[in-house]
Amino acid sequence: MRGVGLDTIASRIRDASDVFLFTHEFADGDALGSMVALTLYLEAMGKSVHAFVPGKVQSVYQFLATDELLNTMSAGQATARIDAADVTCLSVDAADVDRLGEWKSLFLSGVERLVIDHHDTNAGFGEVFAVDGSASSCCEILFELFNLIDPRLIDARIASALYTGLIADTGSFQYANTKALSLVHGAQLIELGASPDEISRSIYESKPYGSLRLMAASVAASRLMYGGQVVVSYVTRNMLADSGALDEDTEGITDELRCIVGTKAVVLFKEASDGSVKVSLRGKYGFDVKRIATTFGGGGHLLAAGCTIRSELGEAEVRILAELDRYLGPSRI
Ligand SMILES: [Mn+2]
Repeated sequence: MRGVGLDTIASRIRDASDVFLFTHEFADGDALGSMVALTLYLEAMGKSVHAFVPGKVQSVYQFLATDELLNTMSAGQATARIDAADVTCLSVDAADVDRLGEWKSLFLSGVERLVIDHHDTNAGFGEVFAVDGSASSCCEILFELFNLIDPRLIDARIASALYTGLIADTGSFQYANTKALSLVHGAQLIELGASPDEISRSIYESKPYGSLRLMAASVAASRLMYGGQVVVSYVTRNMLADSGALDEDTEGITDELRCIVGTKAVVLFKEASDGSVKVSLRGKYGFDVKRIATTFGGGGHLLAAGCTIRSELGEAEVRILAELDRYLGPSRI
């Protein structure tokens, strides 16, 4: 753990009465599970809580009651509240302050700014931060925090939200970040009421048809490079339109491409609606993709990272491949 221990975070939270919660844009299962779990837990502690998720909340996580619990306060109301009262701001799962998107300035205007994260690339923004790069997920850190504050407040809904983040970030306990303790925590969350089959069905078997069509198109467009060590693919605006998928429906494509035998890395280029290119990188067999993402101002983890390149897709590919040449040699065939 870098920064402060969880006991320090716990005491700051105990002292707070108004808490605003923040997370990263394109919020995933860990980010949304953390937001929902914190909202319910802090409410159980008697706090006034509001959660601010940038952009649109992925519909796949609606089973966590994201519609009722998150983004319940408008920007105007939030600014008025933070001007009038001492609000403690807490960011989870965001590796840097820019990832808070349109809520960044609200976070910065809190009387106190706390950060909980598990991204190694997090330099520790906020004045009090706890960053544990060895934790599988923020939800796992939060489970420890909640146990520290008062385990009796962890009900079935909170356990379900935490379990969701845990399986989302570990790929259902498959990835290298899965520790023995992750499984112990998973077991404890099931004992507290999380339902593994319901949660897995909600996340993995409730996809819109368009997202499968998009995945098929992206697999068909993929290329093996560097002697099969790297699989490269694309999600263009045309592919999105043709398949009837939404921007949020690209999750899962990198996981599918990572299944190919012998591949060390997956690179997925996605044309964003603002004209930039989002690059998702996945590694296998310990191949460090974070170093590639950080070269382009991005971040993440050793085996799962990403960056945004402000250029045409073709130019973004040229730049990423030039970087891959450094690690895999010049032969791209
Ligand atoms: Mn996470």
